[in-house]
Amino acid sequence: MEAENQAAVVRQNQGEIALILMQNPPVNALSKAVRVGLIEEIQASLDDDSIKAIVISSQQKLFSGGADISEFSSGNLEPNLPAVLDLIENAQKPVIAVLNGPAFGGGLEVALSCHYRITFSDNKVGLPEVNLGILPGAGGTQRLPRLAGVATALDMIVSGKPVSAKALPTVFDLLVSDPLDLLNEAMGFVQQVIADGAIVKRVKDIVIDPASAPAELFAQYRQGIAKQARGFFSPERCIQAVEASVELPLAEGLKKEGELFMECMRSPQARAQQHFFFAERAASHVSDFDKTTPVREVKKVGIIGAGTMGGGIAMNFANAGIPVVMLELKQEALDKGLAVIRKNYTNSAKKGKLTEQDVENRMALLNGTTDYAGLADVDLVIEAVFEKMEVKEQVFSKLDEVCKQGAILASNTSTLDLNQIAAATSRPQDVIGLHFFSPANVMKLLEVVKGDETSADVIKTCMQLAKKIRKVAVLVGVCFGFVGNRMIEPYGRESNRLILEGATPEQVDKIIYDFGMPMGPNTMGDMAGLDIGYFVRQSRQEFISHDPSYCVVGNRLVEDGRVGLKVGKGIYLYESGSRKPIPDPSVLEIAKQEAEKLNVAQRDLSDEEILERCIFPLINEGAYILEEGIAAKSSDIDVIYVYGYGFPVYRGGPMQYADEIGLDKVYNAMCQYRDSLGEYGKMWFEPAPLLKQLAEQGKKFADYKPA
Ligand code: T1G
Repeated sequence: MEAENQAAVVRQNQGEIALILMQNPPVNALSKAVRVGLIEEIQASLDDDSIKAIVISSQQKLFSGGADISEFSSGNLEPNLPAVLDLIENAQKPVIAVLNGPAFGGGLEVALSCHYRITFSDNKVGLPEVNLGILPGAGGTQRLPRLAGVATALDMIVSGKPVSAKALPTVFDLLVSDPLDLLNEAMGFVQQVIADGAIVKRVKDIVIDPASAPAELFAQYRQGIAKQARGFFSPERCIQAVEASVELPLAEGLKKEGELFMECMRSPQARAQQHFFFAERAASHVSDFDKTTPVREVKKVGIIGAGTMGGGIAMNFANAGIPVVMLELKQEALDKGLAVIRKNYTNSAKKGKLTEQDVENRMALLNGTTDYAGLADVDLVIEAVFEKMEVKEQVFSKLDEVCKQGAILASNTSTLDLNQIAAATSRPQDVIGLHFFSPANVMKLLEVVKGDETSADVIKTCMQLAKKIRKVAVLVGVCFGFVGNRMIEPYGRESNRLILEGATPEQVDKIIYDFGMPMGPNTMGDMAGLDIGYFVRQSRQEFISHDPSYCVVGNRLVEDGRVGLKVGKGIYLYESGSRKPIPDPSVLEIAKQEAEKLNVAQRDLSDEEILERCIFPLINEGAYILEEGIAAKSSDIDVIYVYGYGFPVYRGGPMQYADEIGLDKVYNAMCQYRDSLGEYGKMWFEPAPLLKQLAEQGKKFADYKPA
């Protein structure tokens, strides 16, 4: 039967047991059809005198992935999930949840409202609503503490992390070791329940002993999550909901949960995080290939360069069990690179993230060579050599000679023209960009850069390979800096210019940090090294020569040897061994001198102007990128900025943020700075045509579909 025609819920009576099965692919989301179906089938089972017990389970690999997130914006939530769970909890016949697969969010809440719960030990359950900017809104914050204990429930709800069923022995009445035995053992359990008198055990009758959840438990928890919950709205409300489970009877606790749920659901953060949930998945939906496009097999990977980037990239493949051969022309460089990788793995083992055996297994997958011939049999080669076009062209010309036909030739370039690199080979259709972000074995983002001639099967192979190495891949086109680094340019330019105009580095950094970025642009510059930006600027004179003030303070610092944290001074000063930025008045003096030379009047700048001048040009660049087709959709840009640059996920990414505050606000501010900052404003604050067009139409970036 076609999925779209099949009922979302079916019932099969087995003697005195009604077996109710959800079947709403792909994840058994608790859409309206499922909620209606559950009510109908449960009520029918309650009305059927031949039925003594009711089992709820699933025909899918998951028990349920929770409420249907795509329904939230429709507001069409009746009958709502709590109504379904009330019916279950107050049923006069025992209702047993048999979790045949993972249960998340509302899916777990269905199980918590049942009278008994059965699953297999290694199954995963969780309440990840906090990742959507909300909280479990169907009793999870009230029932889970009653079953699992307050501390365990608090952590599951606020972290949103999945937990193995075996870690929740008080939540489940039967834990089966082998999933294949689940249904049989469950049915035996149900028959025993019937034989024992079909007793109904309601979670709501469990009263939590307040002594098990003293006030300091919550205070300590709040303190413990303060850093990672910074700026988020829903974690605090999750905690308040769990506090209510201790203080109130279930009915009142559910009411409190509902109020807190709606407070979260109405927040811009919930819109942002739900946008991002779909954005992250939509990034893999690209029009450059389809189901019929073949995929090339990648059984062995070559990496050129065993330095920081090459080593990090190699680790991703070893972690996924894919053999790697690393090329360095000098043996000592190769040995050093492999030693660094071993040290990284050993450090992970010390933290318990890997076993010693894992370390050896992964190191066994990493081999080295000092001869290009060592790459003759690889299916994919990724170069991570010095960011200079001449060097890249030489490498690709050599790869063209030695690599087998059909091998994919990838560059890890972060800014250079992939088409020019491809032109150094006789097989531009096999050339692609795989831009990893540093540290490559940690950062989730991978920009997959398609050249003008990159073939569809190469693109599809790389997009699928990204999932295997646990990266979030976003397909982008060729331009300087692709998407991420192209957009970071105006952000860096403005943060530098603001210091020239009289702002202090710490003022700029605080405003941007409070906005939600992991650190301010000046702290970030010092950490990465001011010389990196300096060298990039040297190769972009044609782009910036018309602005004599372009990053002039940053240039002065680099020319004075102040390249950042690594030398103990950059925009800030650093005590040895410390990463704490210390403001340095001499930097303000340099800014003052340069401002005088350039006839730039220094002044006090408002927090609002500082924030807008750092963030809006970044958004404006995103608009140019969209209209040039470098990114296929605005949500791809959001994924790049959240995963690659730490843009706060509770703002959804730069383009979602613009959509939330209104494109007219961004457009009008750009026009205002263009017109009020003299020659400088005219140079850099011209609104992108697409921003103007969408703002005038009252539309969002999310509405934009390329012609
Ligand atoms: N609603 C709608 N669509 C969903 C969905 C959901 N809950 N979960 C997944 N999808 C879509 C997803 O967009 C993708 O679509 C496809 O299904 C496969 O997803 C009252 C209010 C369950 C672990 O937060 O974590 O319950 O891209 O690629 O890797 O308290 O999906 O193919 O078009 O991720 O196998 C709480 C969210 C909801 C869980 C499966 N639940 N989902 O991972 O597949 S709020 C969640 C996941 C709630 C109640 C509250 C994962 C998964 P497309 P996928 P996967």
